[in-house]
Amino acid sequence: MPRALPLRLPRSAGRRTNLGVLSLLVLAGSTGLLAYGVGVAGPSRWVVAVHGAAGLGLLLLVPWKTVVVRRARRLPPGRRAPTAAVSLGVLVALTVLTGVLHAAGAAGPWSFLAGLGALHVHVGAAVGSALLVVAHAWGRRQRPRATDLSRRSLLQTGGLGLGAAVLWGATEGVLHLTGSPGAGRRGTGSHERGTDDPTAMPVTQWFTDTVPDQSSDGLVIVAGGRRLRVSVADLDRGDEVRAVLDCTGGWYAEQDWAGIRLDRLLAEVARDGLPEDGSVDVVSRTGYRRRLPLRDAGSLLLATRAAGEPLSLGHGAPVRLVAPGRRGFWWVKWVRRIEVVDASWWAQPPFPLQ
Ligand code: HEM
Ligand SMILES: Nc1nc2c(c(=O)[nH]1)N[C@H]1C(S)=C(S)[C@@H](COP(=O)(O)O)O[C@H]1N2
Ligand SMILES: [Mo]
Repeated sequence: MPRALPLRLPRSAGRRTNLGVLSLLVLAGSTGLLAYGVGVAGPSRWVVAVHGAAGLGLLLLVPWKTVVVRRARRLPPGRRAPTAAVSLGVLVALTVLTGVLHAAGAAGPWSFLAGLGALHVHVGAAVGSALLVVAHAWGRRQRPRATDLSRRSLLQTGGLGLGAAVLWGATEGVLHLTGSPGAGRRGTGSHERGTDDPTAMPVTQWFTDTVPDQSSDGLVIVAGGRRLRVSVADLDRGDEVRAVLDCTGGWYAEQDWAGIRLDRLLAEVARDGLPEDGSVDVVSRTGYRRRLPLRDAGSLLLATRAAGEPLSLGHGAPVRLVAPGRRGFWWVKWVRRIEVVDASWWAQPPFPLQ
């Protein structure tokens, strides 16, 4: 029988390689989603670092996986990897490439898909990969084996983890040494755009929402058994907060936001007091909405201004929510209605649907 495999490729590739790839994919996918849920730069730095290491760690397994793939290609046509397996490989490669491009804030020849666009491709390709991974792994299910906990496999797992961490550290090192824009990104992986200059800040919709054609003049508050219409002028109370708007699209901006604190506004409206454990629904004119815990109201601001100027329509005029420490998708723009409810804040889709 002819030897099709070049000798320099590892020969021990197989089940453990596949399990390694799968584990890294699951770890990368879950930390990626988790990173979108954490807005505070400190904790998210860890989540994002593990994410990067897991994603980059896949590259370490490429030589072994190559053997597995070559072996499968020598099977008779009927038993060969279907198109889905090939698409999966391509999508994972695209996910890793766009992840790195985003992290580097790549410019120049890459600018057509660099920066912000790269991250959208990244998440799209990752979601596509996740679906294909389930299909791919389902038909190849593995029972745990006693040797999975052997000294040898624990050492291999540890080696992979260490290698992934070193690769991530080396990537960070290169970004810093080359003075790449990636060196200055936030713990969440976002790049700075338009701090103290709201006009330079991107106008971003989550998914399918669109900027309304014109501004409105007020909003409705429902709290403590009362329903009150409030005009925009009444919201300009001079409460201020400096906070970072950090979009999951991969950019952030820090601004001085001004308006009225939500707890103050609600206290003025609610006659029968507010529920201890309630939530508050913040609803846009466009139907976009988020529900937040009422106990956070003291740190939330209804902003009519950024950097001293009235909000532009794109950035949520006449009034938007400012939610320090939360990712951008919580910062509801064009607020039309605020309602205190008994329901739990987590009783909603984790991400907006609009
Ligand atoms: C198959 C799943 C995934 C893989 C293999 C993967 C892989 C990667 C890689 C290799 C990087 C570059 C890390 C670096 O250079 O430091 C990265 C960055 C990133 N990924 Fe993923 N990813 C996956 C899924 C996701 C998902 C589902 C999300 C979000 C919903 C996500 C969000 C991000 C973000 C925000 C960054 C930038 C982090 C930074 O700048 O360090 N990823 N990813
Ligand atoms: N009504 C509404 N509010 C919204 C969104 C949206 O699509 N619709 N997008 C959110 C997202 S994802 C972000 S990052 C910020 C962006 O704010 P900006 O457009 O002022 O930069 O608004 C948030 N508020
Ligand atoms: Mo966003």
